[in-house]
Amino acid sequence: MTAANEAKAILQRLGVAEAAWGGVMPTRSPIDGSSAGTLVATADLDAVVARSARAFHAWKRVPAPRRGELVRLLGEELRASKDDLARLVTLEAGKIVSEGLGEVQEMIDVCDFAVGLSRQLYGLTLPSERPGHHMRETWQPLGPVLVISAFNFPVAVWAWNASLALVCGDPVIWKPSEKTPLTALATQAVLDRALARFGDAPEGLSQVVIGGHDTGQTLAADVRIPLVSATGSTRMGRAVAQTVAARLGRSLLELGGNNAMIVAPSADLDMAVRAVAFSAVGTCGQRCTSLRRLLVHDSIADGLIERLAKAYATQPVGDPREDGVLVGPLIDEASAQGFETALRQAVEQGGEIVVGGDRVDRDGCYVRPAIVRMPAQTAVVEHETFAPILYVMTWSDFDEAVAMQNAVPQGLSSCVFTDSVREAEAFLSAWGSDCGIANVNIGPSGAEIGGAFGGEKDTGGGRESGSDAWKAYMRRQTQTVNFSSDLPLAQGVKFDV
Ligand code: UN1
Repeated sequence: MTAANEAKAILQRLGVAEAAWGGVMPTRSPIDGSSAGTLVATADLDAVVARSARAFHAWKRVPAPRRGELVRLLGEELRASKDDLARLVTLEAGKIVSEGLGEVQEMIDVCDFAVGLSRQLYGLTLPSERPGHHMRETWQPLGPVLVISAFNFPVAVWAWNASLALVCGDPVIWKPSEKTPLTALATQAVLDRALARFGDAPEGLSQVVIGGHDTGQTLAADVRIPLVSATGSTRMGRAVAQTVAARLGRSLLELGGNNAMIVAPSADLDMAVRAVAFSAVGTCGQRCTSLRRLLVHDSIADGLIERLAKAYATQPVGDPREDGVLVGPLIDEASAQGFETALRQAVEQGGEIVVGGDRVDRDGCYVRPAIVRMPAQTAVVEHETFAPILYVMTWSDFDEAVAMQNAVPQGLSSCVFTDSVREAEAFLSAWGSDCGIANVNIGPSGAEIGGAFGGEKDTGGGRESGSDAWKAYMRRQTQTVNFSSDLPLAQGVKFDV
């Protein structure tokens, strides 16, 4: 069956109205290029934002644990639709089956996290310097949140944002990537079931907006949306951030990564080889956290590269629906061209292709993941190419390796493979990795939802998902209450009238 026909059957089963995908924007499966339908770009953005603002008026009055109940129901509905939604992720984004399932599992996990959080939106009490006064810090709902998501995690990233936003009292407007709108419509249908069971949620609490760059920019410019959470390329994030900053709004950015693994001489190489394979080749190199740079001690480089080349040569590339396939397609032709261009530039800049780098001859955009040995971190290495290219560089001194890890514009994820406590702790120290995520003896991708997810520099600085990322979705208020019958001023100021 074509990927498109399978997708249509799932959309029908999940209750997505056919009218929603009967318009003008074609959607194509990267698996075989078949088209599952055409979408209509949302025309009346003003009405969408107005609906969201009205929903906020009601939703902020609902007690947080009750808001958590909606997210609990969403988690239940996601469990019930897990297989269908995961399959749709496979069909639309080209992920292998276990990664599609893993993505929906991330949604379920973050719902569980958010439900607990709905009873733990803790503030502070502070000692006042004035007698008979109380000071508190309280977290209040913020307002409509715009979520701009990328094709590579078409549904999980929405869930990281939406589950927190909803318990924090904020309605959500979702502009999915124009490459993966069907999974968004399907997720909205799943949420609609949770909303129906919940009963009295305001209309417009969660809306999906279909459109491209202009749609994102129009919404980002809207003062009624206090927070814009955007995931995607650094170029897109810079444009969105400037629009949001111009109206002094808040943005939460999760942008490009250029993630490295340092391999020290004491490393367990069996583990390192498996970690490289999953993080560099998994999702066809299309995770923000994909491994892109391998920094190996020069004494072990030749042996490690040989083992990796062997492992790469046996990785089955093909239809991600088939058993045993570990590498599916790139998302589209532009992406395949980006892969080829980067490899050409790498060779021009002194690189040597060790394995892979060619197209696979079949419908869809299939390539063989590449390993390229580079003389140094040249311009192409500093750039994030969203495709399975692993650049290998060598070092002789650990401090030099850390400096290389940090010497790129992006700062998302990083890791070291070592059995030395000194090296591991130095990597995690103030003068170690400069990334938002730093791991020891684990690859850079596949983070759990419980931690704060995001990174520094060109990655944008935002944190999503676990830990205290929820605070970005709320308004901090410092409150002072005078329960005395005096009016003392702070700082000892006298002002008697
Ligand atoms: C992304 O690539 O945008 O850590 C998100 C990971 C996943 C999320 C990645 N949990 O690879």
